[in-house]
Amino acid sequence: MINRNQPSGWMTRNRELFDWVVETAWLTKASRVVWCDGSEQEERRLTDLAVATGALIPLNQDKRPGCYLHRSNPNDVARAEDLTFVCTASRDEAGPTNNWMPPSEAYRKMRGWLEGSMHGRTMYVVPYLLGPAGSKFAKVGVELTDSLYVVLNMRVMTRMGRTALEQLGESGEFNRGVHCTLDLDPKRRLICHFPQDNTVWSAGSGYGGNALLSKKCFGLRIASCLGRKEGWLAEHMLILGIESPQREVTYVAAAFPSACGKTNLAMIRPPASLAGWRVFTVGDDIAWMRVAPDGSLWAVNPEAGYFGVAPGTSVHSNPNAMETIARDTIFTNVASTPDGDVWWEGMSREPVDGMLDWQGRPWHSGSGENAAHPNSRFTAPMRNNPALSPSTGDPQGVPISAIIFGGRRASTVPLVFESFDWTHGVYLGATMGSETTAASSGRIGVVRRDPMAMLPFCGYNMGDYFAHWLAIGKKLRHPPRIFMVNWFRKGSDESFLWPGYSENMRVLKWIVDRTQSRVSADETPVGFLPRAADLDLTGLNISAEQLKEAMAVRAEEWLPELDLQERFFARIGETLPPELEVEREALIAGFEQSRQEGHSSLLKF
Ligand code: OXD
Ligand code: MN
Repeated sequence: MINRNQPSGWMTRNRELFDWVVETAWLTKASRVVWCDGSEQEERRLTDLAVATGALIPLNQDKRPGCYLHRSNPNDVARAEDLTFVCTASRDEAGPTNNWMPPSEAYRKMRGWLEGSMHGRTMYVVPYLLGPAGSKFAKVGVELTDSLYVVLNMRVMTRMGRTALEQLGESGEFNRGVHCTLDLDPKRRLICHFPQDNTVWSAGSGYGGNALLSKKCFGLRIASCLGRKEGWLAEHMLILGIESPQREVTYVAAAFPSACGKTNLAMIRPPASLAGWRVFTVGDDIAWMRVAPDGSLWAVNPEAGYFGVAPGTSVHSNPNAMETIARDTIFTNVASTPDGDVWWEGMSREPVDGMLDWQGRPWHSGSGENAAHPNSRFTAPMRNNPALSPSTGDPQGVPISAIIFGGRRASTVPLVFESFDWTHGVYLGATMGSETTAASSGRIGVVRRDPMAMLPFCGYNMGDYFAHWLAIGKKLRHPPRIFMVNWFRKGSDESFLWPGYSENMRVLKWIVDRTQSRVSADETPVGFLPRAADLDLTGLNISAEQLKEAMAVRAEEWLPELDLQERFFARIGETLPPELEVEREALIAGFEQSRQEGHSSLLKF
């Protein structure tokens, strides 16, 4: 039964919200309903409760004040793409790249699971705001969840509590998220999206993007549908502010598939040799972008925290992240040290003696097993980031001068190049991909297409999504320039040609210089390439030959690539905008022409 005498009371006069909460409480037979107000007292109360119930383990509060460890069920450690569905009236609306289920079937199946599922448990009502308060970008969501871990993560990841209800007022326009942990049996695990109802139902997982419904579910899948309807873009992109020595700030947004160093780039510290350049993080994962009345593109980061991958994060790879997670952080599935601190592979060269692994078992360095789960995470508030951009909370967002697409490509794709125009840039984003590594697939060099890094996150038909990008381009009188980067090209000896990490700043600097029209570029069939003299390599130990290899554009690499793109376009089918096939054919023609002119390969730079 619902006990209405809750600590924080029923916090709303919003009829639609009230009715929906009651309806869900009746369905789930929640024994208690607790409305979250986002206050510090509430945080203390819920954290104490999470510790008492074992959902959180306090870490050493002298070393890591406000930090806790959570160990998830070992069968529940990542986003469940196979169990993630877009439930639109027709299969075509979801498109060939999404799992699809008719809404009636999804609701029926999940209603059966949810019935009585919170009996004896508390249902938390978590109102949250995506985007800065008072911003026209901002959207309200409400997540109903029986997981205290989810509530405490949502507090970090979003503007949670009263501020969201204030923004909502009496409106019925909010994302309705229902999350129920159930018994974590993968057979009763589903994450279903109902774009036509602005609704997400998630059951059977307590982990990350499956359960924090603000992130991939609302922030990307549902938001991409809203963006299509309302004329804006919801993208899987980081946002950076890059300040030159003259104190001008250029904002760029960048999309990368997973395992391409997105959080590291979002928090990059320029190398000492690039004196006077500074970089500020606006966001590390999601960008919502709108065309302003003057025809330029503006963006906000809808989130308020980072849900970052821990392994590989160190004072060398990402010092800003290490400072960010020094306090107020929830760690999930990392290893713990005997003095109550955390550890993961790549944090330091030598592991700490006497650790417990991510499942709480004694761990020995010779065991051959990872101490931290490879997808272990930190949930940290962005206010802790020493490089947080002062414009992050600006309701009008930041003006985007450049969009960067990137992937992990051992060959073919140069370190950096610029598209000819918006349509060509959309084609570059639509065809981007990342190569699988030997470790992950056993086959090296297999390209998985991940258009705009949105393959798992676009809530509607990918072909319509490309068309939406082209339509946005028509409204942009001052479109951002679009670039493609590849930090991962390898030489004949299989070693990386470009040092990466903070040295990527040199590429960002060239991109900024292009947006400010300070440098020209060489035209190739694939796009505009930097001239050697315009890449600032001060203090970098890289040979001219190595750089030339990193920049090479070769017909014999691109022509098979263009065949693979054709196969991907065929998979998208008839919703593919013809403009993109025209771009692909133009590229083939460009290579043919250079072949006829006598180049068997085209080496620019
Ligand atoms: C993420 C992801 O967690 O892209 O951000 O999987
Ligand atoms: Mn992401």
